[in-house]
Amino acid sequence: MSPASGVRVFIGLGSNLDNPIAQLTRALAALKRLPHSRVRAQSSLYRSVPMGPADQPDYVNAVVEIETELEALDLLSRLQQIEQNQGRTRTGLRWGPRTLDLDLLLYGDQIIDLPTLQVPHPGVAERNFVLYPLHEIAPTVKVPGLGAIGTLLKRCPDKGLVKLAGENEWR
Ligand code: A4P
Ligand code: MG
Repeated sequence: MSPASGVRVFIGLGSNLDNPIAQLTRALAALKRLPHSRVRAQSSLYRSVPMGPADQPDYVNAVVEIETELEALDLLSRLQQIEQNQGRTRTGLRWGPRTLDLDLLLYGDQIIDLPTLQVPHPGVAERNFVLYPLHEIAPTVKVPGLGAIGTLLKRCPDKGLVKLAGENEWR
């Protein structure tokens, strides 16, 4: 892929089962193998308290930036394939525990509203485990329809969020 020819995309990673840090490390390796794409940046790892049912383990979250020539729906299905490869089972419980969740947070400056894909990912503005790692790697990015990341961050308390390790520790 030639430099700067693709769309700037941010992917949210989350896990709270079966060694979350290993899950995110393995997912990063899979993202690096996506065709027509290149990983541009990765945030630190963050530990976060569960949003949703409280009787589940804490999560580890991170955000990865890729540049890609893949269409958004193609990318989504590839992300879901990576989730499947890492033992993701869908229990039907909303916001229940999972080995790996990959959310398509931003796809360039596009707003997408399809039955199977909403971008920006719903809830981005209220989720500290998305906003803080996103801001770490993209401090000036704009969230389409919502505004500058810095402004969103200021409105979102970092309660329950702990930065775990430097980015080098999950390469
Ligand atoms: N979908 C629509 N838009 C998107 C998008 N932008 N990216 C659809 C990814 N998927 C998108 O997702 C359900 C459907 O969403 C998919 O089939 C896709 O077509 P899913 O991964 O099967 O189910 P889910 O993740 O359980 O549902 P949901 O509502 O997307 O949950 P979230 O929003 O992903 O939240 N607490 C902490 N601390 N950290 C977390 O990471 N994550 C969740 C899950 C709950 N609590 C958490 C965390
Ligand atoms: Mg999800």
